[in-house]
Amino acid sequence: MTFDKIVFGIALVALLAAGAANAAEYEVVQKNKAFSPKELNIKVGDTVKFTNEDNFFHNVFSLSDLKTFDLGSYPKGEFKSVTFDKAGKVEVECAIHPSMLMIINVQ
Ligand SMILES: [Cu+2]
Repeated sequence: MTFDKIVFGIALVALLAAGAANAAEYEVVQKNKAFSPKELNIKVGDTVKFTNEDNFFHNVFSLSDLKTFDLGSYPKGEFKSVTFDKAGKVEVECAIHPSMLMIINVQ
């Protein structure tokens, strides 16, 4: 391996590490049959963790063009995460409680 290749390799690893370090994790809770916060601004690559804090099951899903997912239904204390890899607006809902809605703005 030449010196140039080694330097390139180190630079690439540093760049990847920096990218991973910049990705943030946010938490959205489901409490009193509502998402909190109701609106969240994040960056591309960030992860959102959805935690159920109610004494009954909640579901988490989105039919948004940007990111379609269904995390299923789960009880109090459990959470599931989604990583958002494209910029845009995502509406998040609960299939059990139709009044529950929140917006995630991915920038
Ligand atoms: Cu619910």
